[in-house]
Amino acid sequence: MVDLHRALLRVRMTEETLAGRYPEQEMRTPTHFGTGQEAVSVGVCSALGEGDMVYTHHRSHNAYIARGGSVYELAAELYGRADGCSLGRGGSVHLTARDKGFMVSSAILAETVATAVGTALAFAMDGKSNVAACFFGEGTLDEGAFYEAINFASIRKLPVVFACENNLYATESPLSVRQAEGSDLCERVRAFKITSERVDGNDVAAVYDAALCGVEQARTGCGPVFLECMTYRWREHVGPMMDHDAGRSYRSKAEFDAWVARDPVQRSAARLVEQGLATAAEVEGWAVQTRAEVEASVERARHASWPKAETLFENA
Ligand SMILES: Cc1ncc(C[n+]2csc(CCOP(=O)(O)OP(=O)(O)O)c2C)c(N)n1
Ligand SMILES: [Mg+2]
Repeated sequence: MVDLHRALLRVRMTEETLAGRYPEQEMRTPTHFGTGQEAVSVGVCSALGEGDMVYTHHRSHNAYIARGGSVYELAAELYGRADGCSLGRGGSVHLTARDKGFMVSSAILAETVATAVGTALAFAMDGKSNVAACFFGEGTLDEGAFYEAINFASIRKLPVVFACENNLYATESPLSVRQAEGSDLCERVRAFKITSERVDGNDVAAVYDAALCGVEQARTGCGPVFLECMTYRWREHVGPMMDHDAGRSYRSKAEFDAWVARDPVQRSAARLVEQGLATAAEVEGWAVQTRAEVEASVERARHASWPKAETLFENA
């Protein structure tokens, strides 16, 4: 529980530090912040082992950090520096940390679901007991490619965990304008004979437990698993602002407030103290320490070297 909490803090502080500095206009990359959704990435990534491979979508930072990606290399990527995880030329939506078991993020909805299934197929063909895990928003279930990919994974019983971050909106469209009334995402995926479970995505322990079972099932050849993790994005779809500060009203303030009251980091902190696993002072100390570490990494990244012009056509 302490490890899960400290991982949550690392993700939260990274996002909040980057969001705080984004208005300085030095990060020249569109950025989809994942504040509020940290428990999904941390819960699932903490259930994975070495050799497993993670993919994610445009809201990419949480999974990258939760899988062990470097805060410095992420920040350097956003600042366009040579030390960035994608050498400063990918930006926020094209992260990679292959040595850490994080293959890539992509902004093309459902693309990384298909490539995660391909990785799972490769693991199976090579006789390896590794698992592929893929994060995506519920908007990915509006894409045809998603169904082709999960169908193939189901037929071949491939070792893949599909982690859906259902934050109720795709850009500014609520589920109600995208899906027939009464739709149930788990039910839809069960039509492909895939084990599907809805989880409280703001409860890191609940996500971790569900992911442990899912990873075990996938790893032992019993087929893919779909986790629908219910969560909420705090910041605007793309960019660092809060929707209500920006004058947008597609989400009600009451709905927003209700989800913020279920803050995954606060809930985890409160549980640690309640269960006697840590004191309030310890929890506060970890937060302060993590924030300082993250801020120092981001500041260092801001002063890193630019890529050299003569390398522009390398890695094409
Ligand atoms: C194939 C494809 N179609 C459309 C888009 C444009 N687009 C970018 S983000 C987004 C919404 C995604 O919503 P969701 O999958 O729920 O993720 P969230 O942003 O809520 O985390 C859309 C439609 C895209 N990136 N790829
Ligand atoms: Mg969404």
